Amino acid sequence: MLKNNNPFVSYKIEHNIGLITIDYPPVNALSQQVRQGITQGIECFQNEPAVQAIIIQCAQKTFIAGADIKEFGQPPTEPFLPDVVNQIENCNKPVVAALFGTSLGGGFEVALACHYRVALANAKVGLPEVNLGLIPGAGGTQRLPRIVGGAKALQMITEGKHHAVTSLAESGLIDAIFPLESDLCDQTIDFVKQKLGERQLPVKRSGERPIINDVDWVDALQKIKRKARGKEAPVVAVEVLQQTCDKSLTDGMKIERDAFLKLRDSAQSAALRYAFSAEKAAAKVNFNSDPLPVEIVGVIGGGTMGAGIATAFLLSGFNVILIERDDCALAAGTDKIIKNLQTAEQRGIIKQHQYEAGLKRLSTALDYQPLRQCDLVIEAVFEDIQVKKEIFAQLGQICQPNCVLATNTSYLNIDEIALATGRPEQVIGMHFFSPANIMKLLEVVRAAKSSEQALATAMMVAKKLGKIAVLVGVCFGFAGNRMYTRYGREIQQMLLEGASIEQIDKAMTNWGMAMGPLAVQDLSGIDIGHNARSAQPFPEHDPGYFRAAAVMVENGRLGRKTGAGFYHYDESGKAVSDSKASELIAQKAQQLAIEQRSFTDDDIVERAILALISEGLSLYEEGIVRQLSDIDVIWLHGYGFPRHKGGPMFYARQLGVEKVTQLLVKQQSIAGKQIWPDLKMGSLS
Ligand code: 3H9
Repeated sequence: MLKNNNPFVSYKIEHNIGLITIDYPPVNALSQQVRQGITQGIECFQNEPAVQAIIIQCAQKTFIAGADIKEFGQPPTEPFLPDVVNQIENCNKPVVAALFGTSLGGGFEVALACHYRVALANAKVGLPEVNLGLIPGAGGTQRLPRIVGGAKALQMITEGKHHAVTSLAESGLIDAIFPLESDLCDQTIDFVKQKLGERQLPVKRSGERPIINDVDWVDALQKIKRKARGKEAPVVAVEVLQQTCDKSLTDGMKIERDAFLKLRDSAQSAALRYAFSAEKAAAKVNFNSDPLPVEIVGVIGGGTMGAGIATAFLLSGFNVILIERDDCALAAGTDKIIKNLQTAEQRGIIKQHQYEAGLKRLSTALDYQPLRQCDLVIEAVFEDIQVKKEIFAQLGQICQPNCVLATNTSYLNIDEIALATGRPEQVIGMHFFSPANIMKLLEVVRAAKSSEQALATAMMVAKKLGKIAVLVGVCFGFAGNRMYTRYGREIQQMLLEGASIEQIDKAMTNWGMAMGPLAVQDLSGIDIGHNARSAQPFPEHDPGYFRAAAVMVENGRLGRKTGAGFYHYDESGKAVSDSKASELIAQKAQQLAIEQRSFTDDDIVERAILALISEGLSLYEEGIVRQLSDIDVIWLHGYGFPRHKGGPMFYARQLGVEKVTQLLVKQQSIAGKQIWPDLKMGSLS
């Protein structure tokens, strides 16, 4: 080991090869000290006559996963990453990157600047900067298209996905792929020794080649603009690549750096970086008890939700027992699960042997006795509190003492359900979002008596399922659906006050929501919310506001499933405007003597988003969520809130207390009535 006081980067020489080893937990991010360590390592080995080649490798579970996101909000410190990567490329001895885990962003840019890249077979690489509102800022936009071609580079940079090195083997990006079970360090040293012995390891600088320009830039820009839906970074990526495709590496990197710095200081990047850290914060809950191991999971109910939940568990390696009340329902539930697994296989999410293994882990039953074996049981039957209480009473008698009992209810009072078991400490909510095998969000609901162990178990299970879990408390609709109800309530009011269905949906999607709120209602079924509201478990949250939805349901217009709701659906399933729906709403407004007026798109957006903000503040005040950022995670993953706006609470914080107050007052004065309760805004500052 060579003398060096860098805590995260060490150097040693083996077989005339200089090894630079980065060991900066958890993901070897390129902090100032790591950058410094690489620079000094290159300098040291470049001047060491005994060293013939250099390897950059990492400890921990991955090669470098990118620039250190924590440093982004601070003034940049030397050495800057572009200088570090240029120093690597300009080194007069061959430099080899040894890749494993996920080499991302700046980490992949370090690898691209190396003269050779070798990797373990399951390694992945990628330039995910667009997901943080950025473009690669250390030569990624310049070196990648020189190696894999402009079209492939453009795709990798604008999509920001991770790519298996095996899928890039043909592109010339990876010089050797080693079997999974082999020792990467030994293999890399052998690779270098052999190549040196054969005199086959010349310094091969990608930056000296021209960019392979195989892109129709006008077409590419048009496509990305359409796809980006307001996101700046993917568009900037195309512009930078287009501008630099005939430039030298030095000139190209200057253009790239300027664009990177501009994006780094943008509101969108701040929001996207916030979203990344909000997700990490949601997962960090300190329970005073360890989770219980979970292997066998019971799912009661084989409807769309139950089958989706069962599929999610099967895809993640759990054994599942599906319970239904009769043969017909059981067969239908099993069919849905099989179809879900087949789709996952067709989409390449699982291989055929995983599909077969998944099916083998599924068993079914018509009575609850097999649930004795389960570590976790999730009830996913229809929303009827009486039925749920009966189920939980049986579970209390049948399940083993440690079994965690979860309900997937979206609105009902879990405290009441828990009491039916005789062991309420075991009962929690696990509110999946449909389709449960695809949607990442999971609300883990802490009921009044839920034990820390049951909650810790649910959070651990969520991680194994690959879900983003947020811990919330009991109230009508928990955090997500309660806010969604408040949002929907304002949308319904605006419909009755004269805003059109089309204008509302367009205003909201133009602002960035994934779907218009009325198109969403049609998709999920207008009757679902209507029935839940009619049951009125928490009437204070719906004092009769949903008259437009009610009139649709009364007229058999339940949404897509009946061919009409707020829209009409043609034979191809396309939504078209329907004057009948508008007439029904206008009649209702007339009956209720609601004065009609015109709305601007801004009015619609302000009122809808303020509804979210005001309900979010109330949820936080009441302690239903642990932190405001949890609300944002829920809205980003469950309700199509635009990620580049960070979530409703981040958005509110960006506006600031004064502006939010001003908008609340403005919308209230336009509506001519009190819309919001008196809000405590302190948590926004
Ligand atoms: C960039 O590189 C810009 C350059 O082009 C130009 C610069 C000039 N920095 O997700 P996990 C932490 S932009 C700091 O739970 P996993 C994370 O916060 C960057 N910390 O693990 C968490 O900490 P904690 C481009 C980071 O195994 C811990 O690591 N790179 C960073 O499920 C574990 O994270 C990216 O966008 C980071 N870059 O997934 C990569 N990354 O335990 C973003 C992670 O305290 N990262 N941490 O909460 C990821 O995609 C995933 O974290 C990764 C691991 C796949 C690496």
